[in-house]
Amino acid sequence: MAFLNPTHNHFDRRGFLKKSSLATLATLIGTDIVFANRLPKHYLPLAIDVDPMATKNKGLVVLNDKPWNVETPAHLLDDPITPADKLFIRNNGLIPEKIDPATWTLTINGESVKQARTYKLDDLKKRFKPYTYQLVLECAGNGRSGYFPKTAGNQWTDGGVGCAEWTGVRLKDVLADVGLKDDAVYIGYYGKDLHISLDPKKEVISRGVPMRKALEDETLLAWAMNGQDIPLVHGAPLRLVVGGWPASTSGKWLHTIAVRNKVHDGAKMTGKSYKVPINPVEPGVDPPEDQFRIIESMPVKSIITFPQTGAMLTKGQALILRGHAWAGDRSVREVAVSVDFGATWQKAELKPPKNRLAWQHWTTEIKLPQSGYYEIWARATDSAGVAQPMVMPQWNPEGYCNNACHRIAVKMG
Ligand SMILES: Nc1nc2c(c(=O)[nH]1)N[C@H]1C(S)=C(S)[C@@H](COP(=O)(O)O)O[C@H]1N2
Ligand SMILES: [Mo]
Repeated sequence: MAFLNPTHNHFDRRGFLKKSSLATLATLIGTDIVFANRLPKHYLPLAIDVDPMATKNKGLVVLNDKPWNVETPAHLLDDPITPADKLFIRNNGLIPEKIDPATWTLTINGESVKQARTYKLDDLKKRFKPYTYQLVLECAGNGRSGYFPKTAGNQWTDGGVGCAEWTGVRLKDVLADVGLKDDAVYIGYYGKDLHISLDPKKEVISRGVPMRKALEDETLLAWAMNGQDIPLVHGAPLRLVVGGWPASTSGKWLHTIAVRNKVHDGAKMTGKSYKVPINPVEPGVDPPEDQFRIIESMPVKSIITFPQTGAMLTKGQALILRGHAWAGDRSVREVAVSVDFGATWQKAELKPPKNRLAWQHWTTEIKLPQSGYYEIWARATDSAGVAQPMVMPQWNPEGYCNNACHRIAVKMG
């Protein structure tokens, strides 16, 4: 196979297809594209775009090493609950050097608390009831590499997402214990990581959520992940976990939460960070700051975790597919798969979530009609009837929220 354009685009941006016929494509792919007559115009088959074999047996992929940004190839997300060694890593600064759970404290302050208060980590554990939830964390930039024109930032493909099981106390219980004023609007977190410049006065990231999200049952001050202490890279010894919203709201190495009487204005809350245009823009158009809104609930999405892209099937072999689907604050009501570039869809079996804001597992079995090259697409629909776009969501200048259908390539011999 020849792999000409190492990008993640669904469409031919470089005029390659103009110069080649379907026969050439088949030669490059090494076999016939079975539903070639269904190919959308200018559609770039996955096998031409990215070498499905190149990721074979590879582990997590480092997108950036300073700060540390690591994504998980889709097939490594096959576990129902994402284990610690398979959860993507997104750091905006440097991991704090000294973490001592025995002396760790959490301060709740801000304009809208009656009186600021500091808790030892042990007090939190002793004084409040613990809860455990499976919560999806997805970086808002997940899928960014699929946008054209290209947008700045880490070029995540599909692996900036995971669903671990988090244990901690409800933020709402702690806030009730502190006592809030009536004018509380937003919370903002502060973590102990260091700015890349090592300047201690510079804030790395300090984001937050409106009170209605902060006060949800599932919003946790968590000290455990998958039944163990949170690994250092994921925010030990205490992190905020806000399921279904951009994972940038889930503050790691948490030491302070401010209850604000206005929209929190910490680092990466202002400017265009984690914001999209209020009104759709033409690809490439970057409107002024006042025409952006903060991303809240993440859009519906699904992933194929089995088989791995590039799978070779023997003739007549049934293709068993499985994966997960999630939809921000909503649940997923249907997952369907297509083997003919979206012309027809087959409904998958879909399990309900373990709890609100957990991802849902889906599976289905497909019979491929003949030998050749196929692409498998998965598409989820949320509880409000909103489905994933098949190949191209709304472009936005920062490259957020790309929830296009995930696709894998398979060949049947
Ligand atoms: N203190 C702190 N919290 C943080 C970040 C950070 O850089 N510092 N990154 C945020 C972003 S952008 C994401 S996507 C998630 C990633 O969480 P993970 O590395 O545990 O997967 O953490 C969020 N919380
Ligand atoms: Mo992120």
